[in-house]
Amino acid sequence: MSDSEEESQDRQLKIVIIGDGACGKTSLATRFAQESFGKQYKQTVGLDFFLKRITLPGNLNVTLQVWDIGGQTIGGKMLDKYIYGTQGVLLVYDITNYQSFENLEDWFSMVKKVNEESETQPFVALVGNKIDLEHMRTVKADKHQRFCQENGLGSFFVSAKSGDSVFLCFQRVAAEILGIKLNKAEIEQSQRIIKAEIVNYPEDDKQLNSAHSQSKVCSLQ
Ligand SMILES: Nc1nc2c(ncn2[C@@H]2O[C@H](COP(=O)(O)OP(=O)(O)O)[C@@H](O)[C@H]2O)c(=O)[nH]1
Ligand SMILES: [Mg+2]
Repeated sequence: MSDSEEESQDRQLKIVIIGDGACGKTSLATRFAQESFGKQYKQTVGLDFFLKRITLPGNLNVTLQVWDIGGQTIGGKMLDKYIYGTQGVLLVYDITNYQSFENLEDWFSMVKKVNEESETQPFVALVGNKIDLEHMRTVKADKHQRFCQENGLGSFFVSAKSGDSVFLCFQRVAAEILGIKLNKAEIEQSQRIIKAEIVNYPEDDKQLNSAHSQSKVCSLQ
């Protein structure tokens, strides 16, 4: 088997999650990563990341390294190392917190600056989190869409709390990075899986035990 064949069977992609404190970055990462693998939490000095393997159309296994920024802020010293060379960036804000949306300009500039000299630019997606709190929304959807259009970003609305569209978001970002088009059926399938999981899990059940994880693996098949 040639190198390129090997590579095409199991790619690793790095995706970093950035945005203001309390917009839900850690919740998103844990919601996504723990749903089928159980706890895969790795803690390193100043950097936390999760590993999760997903399968894209064509039986392509992709391992996503999802980096959670922890407590770092825009001026943080480690931030450029954290962002450098990443293939995907989720720019996350809280739809009920206007400031968290406004600050994305700065986060986005930071991403562009860090990757200025690199040959390839990461795929960046704008992620409006907490859509379970739609009634408290302060960032209008058209503002979100405009930001995406102006900057050529992917666009998602998710809820880390209910799980709504979380898997779909990561799956589509991975597919974009690899240049794979998902068809309608594949998109609907991942949405359906998420919905089934909302029904199965109480909202306040944040600590998933291994039994939960196993049943979630089953629900993905
Ligand atoms: N209602 C709601 N609350 C959320 C959601 N995501 C995160 N939170 C809450 O927002 C707070 C901050 O979340 P956290 O993941 O720690 O944010 P981080 O600082 O960006 O990592 C916590 O109280 C979470 O429970 C969501 O989708 N909906
Ligand atoms: Mg956090």
